[in-house]
Amino acid sequence: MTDLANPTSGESLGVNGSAVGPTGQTRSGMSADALRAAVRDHLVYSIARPAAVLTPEHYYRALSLAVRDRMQKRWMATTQDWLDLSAKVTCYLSAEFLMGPQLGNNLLNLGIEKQAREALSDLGQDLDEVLACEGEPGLGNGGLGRLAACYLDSLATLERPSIGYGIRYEFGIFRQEISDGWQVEKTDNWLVRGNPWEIDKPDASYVVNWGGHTEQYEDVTGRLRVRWVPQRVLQGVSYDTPVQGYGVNTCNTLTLWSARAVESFALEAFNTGDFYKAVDEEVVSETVSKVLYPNDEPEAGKRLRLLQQYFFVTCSLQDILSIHLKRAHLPLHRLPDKWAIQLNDTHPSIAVAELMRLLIDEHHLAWDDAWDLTVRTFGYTNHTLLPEALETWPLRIFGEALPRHLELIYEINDRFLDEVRARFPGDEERVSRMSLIGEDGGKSVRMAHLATVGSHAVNGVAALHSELLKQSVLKDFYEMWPERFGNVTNGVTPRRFLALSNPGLRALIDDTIGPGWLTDLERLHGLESFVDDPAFRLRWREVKRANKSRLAEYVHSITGIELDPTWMFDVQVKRIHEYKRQHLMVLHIIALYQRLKNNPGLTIPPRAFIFGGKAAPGYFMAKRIIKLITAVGDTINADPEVNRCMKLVFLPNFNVKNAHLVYPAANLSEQISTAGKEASGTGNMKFMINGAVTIGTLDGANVEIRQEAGAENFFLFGLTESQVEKVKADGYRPLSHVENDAELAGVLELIANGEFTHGDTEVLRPVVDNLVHHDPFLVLADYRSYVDCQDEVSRAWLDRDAWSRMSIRNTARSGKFSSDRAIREYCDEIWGVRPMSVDLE
Ligand code: 26Q
Repeated sequence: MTDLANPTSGESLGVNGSAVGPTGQTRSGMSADALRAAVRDHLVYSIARPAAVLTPEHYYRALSLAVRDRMQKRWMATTQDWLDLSAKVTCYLSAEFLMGPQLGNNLLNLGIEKQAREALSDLGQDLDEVLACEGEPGLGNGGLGRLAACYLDSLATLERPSIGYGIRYEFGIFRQEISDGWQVEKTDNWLVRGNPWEIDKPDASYVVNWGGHTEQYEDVTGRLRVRWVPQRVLQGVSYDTPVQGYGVNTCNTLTLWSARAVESFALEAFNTGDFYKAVDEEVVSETVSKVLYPNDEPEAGKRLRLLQQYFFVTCSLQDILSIHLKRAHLPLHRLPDKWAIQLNDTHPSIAVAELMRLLIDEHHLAWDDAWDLTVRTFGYTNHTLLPEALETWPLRIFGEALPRHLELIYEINDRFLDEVRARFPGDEERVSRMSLIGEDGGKSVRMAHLATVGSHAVNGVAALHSELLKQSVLKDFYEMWPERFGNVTNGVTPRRFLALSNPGLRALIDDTIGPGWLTDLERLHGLESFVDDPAFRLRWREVKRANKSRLAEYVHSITGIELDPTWMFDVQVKRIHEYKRQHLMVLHIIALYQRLKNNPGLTIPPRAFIFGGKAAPGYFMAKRIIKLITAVGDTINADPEVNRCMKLVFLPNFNVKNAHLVYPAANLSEQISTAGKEASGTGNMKFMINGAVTIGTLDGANVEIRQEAGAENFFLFGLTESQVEKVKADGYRPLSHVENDAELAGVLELIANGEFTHGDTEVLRPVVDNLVHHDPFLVLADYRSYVDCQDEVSRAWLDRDAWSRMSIRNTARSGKFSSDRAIREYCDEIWGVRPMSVDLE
């Protein structure tokens, strides 16, 4: 037993004689001894629980605080340095940051995993068990939020000064449970157990106005100005989280804003005796940062969502301006030399109008100067081409909420449309297409247009997507300002998605090509010289096998389903959406089921089909697709005629934490969206880095993944984007595919007849009807090509060595998809932000 009863009795000298006493290295020492002393210290002074009641969760909190202490001086030094040196800083404005569990990642980036393991083991604890205690802040929906988190990791690792700005939602994305095969949403109260990573800064708070009206007034110099008289006032307070770079001292900041009632406001009601009104105000104000909105909600035009966006944008911009003015008293016209502000999709695009308001109304700049600074400061990243996902706000809602911003947007629009008319005389249709105000179906503010007009750089997130952007939704803007448009293909951090989540592969790569690759992922090419080495291939397979056993254990503990780690693991994890076509994968599974049922002697290479992902709570069809998956799974898993060579799992509540188990265990990565619909995808990259082979369409970053991997290491199927457009233009008739393909007809028949729903022919009817009569995402058009391609996959799987070669080559050629490459491109092409190394002395 360890000396828990007396946690501070720990030696003040470590084995190697280093001082680890409470005033010395307890907060900064990186040795196992220092960490052990620090954990003991926190158990007493922060956790305050007697030894007898300590659980791994207490150790999780104590170790987290000890690790945060170790980041603290790097954090202060980083911020101090860029203030002193007046370096240019990137501000990444995003309504979502899907950070994932922090402890393991911070240990990795600080280089103290081994020390922490040893320290805990001395205290009778297992690091893995302690790590498993951490929940995750689910402050994002999916790809876009996780991308923001990967980019923060790379910015810190590449030593670029940066701040992430977002919202500290009290409730993150809902927790998904599966009940009777249906998705059930449970609230995610992630803060109840405390958050050891954040530091609240109640002194750093800003006022946020809302509603009301504007009025003109004459200032002391006799100049006409506008004043916004709000209907409501609230306050944003900041919570800062350190973002430690890997192997460097740089420790950047993620600032998340939380809404509070303005004290004086509430006090007024309080003083007039209306205590309950004061409390009411407080409750209303604090709802602003209460909950993250799911995407794909049909009724997304919620007033509160607009307030959320404005809330975090104004706090962030006020913070930036206040730092700017304090920093060596820089004049405002230097703003674009010192700050690059990136808009992560249109969610923060109100920033364009808000910066204009701050510069003109509060800092009294002239219009032209303010506009010049604004455009030079902002960049805009687009993440979708789907017309239904492009953000617009009904004019009435917008004007009632942000009356001053609407005036400014009208003025921006007038000046902008004058420019359009000058460039394209007589083309009034173009003028109305490009207007910031949409006229179709009631007037609205078009946020993508506002973001584009207000930014000097606009980019898509994969080569294909950036091209399509220029040809479709932003075509007119491209014709006007071709120089503004570029591409930055997404990337993912290899620290979290390889080193942290796949320690077996990390060790094998270290052993094979030596260190250095984790910050220079192109070096993975070095693995290619080992593809012909049978011993290496064997080790490669052993790592994958162990990862599959680890996932199988988890799957069993959650679902009760047993998976055989020798089978092929065929995985699709992502948000559930019709365009991502989870149902296409199900059609293939049913085709195999049908073949096995029709030919009892048939054997097929055994496969485990694994799905995971959340559906937006109000997305009817997506929820039916989950029911389809689980219903087919229940039938298959229970039928000995088929479960000898196939099983199906729906893994509930796919999130960053369990993703760590999923990507390393996959053999086959399903990236099967309708060509032209998935802007990039990033899961596709996480699979590739971990040695999965992709089956996919020419969509999003799949195109580049195939280019890098080589066509022979990628299973391609389906219509191309231009073929998709042509099929639609020619009047697509999904039924013709059913008529011409007996197997497909049989598959649909099985669903419709209630084969998977105990004879119930109603539950899944909407899915079948929609496919047969509308099929907006061409599932049936791609069916034959997909199923034939899957047969090819099955044949390839039988040749173990050939498959291993494909797997190794995928990892070896995945270097391009490191977020380090993407962030370098942003820094060089768009932000002009240079590395700044941080000295601790
Ligand atoms: C908008 C208005 C109201 C409520 C919610 C939303 C909302 C929230 C989140 C709309 C969209 C999102 C998220 C979008 C997203 O994750 N897009 C994905 O971004 C990835 C990173 O670039 C790409 O890889 C994916 O292709 C893209 O779908």
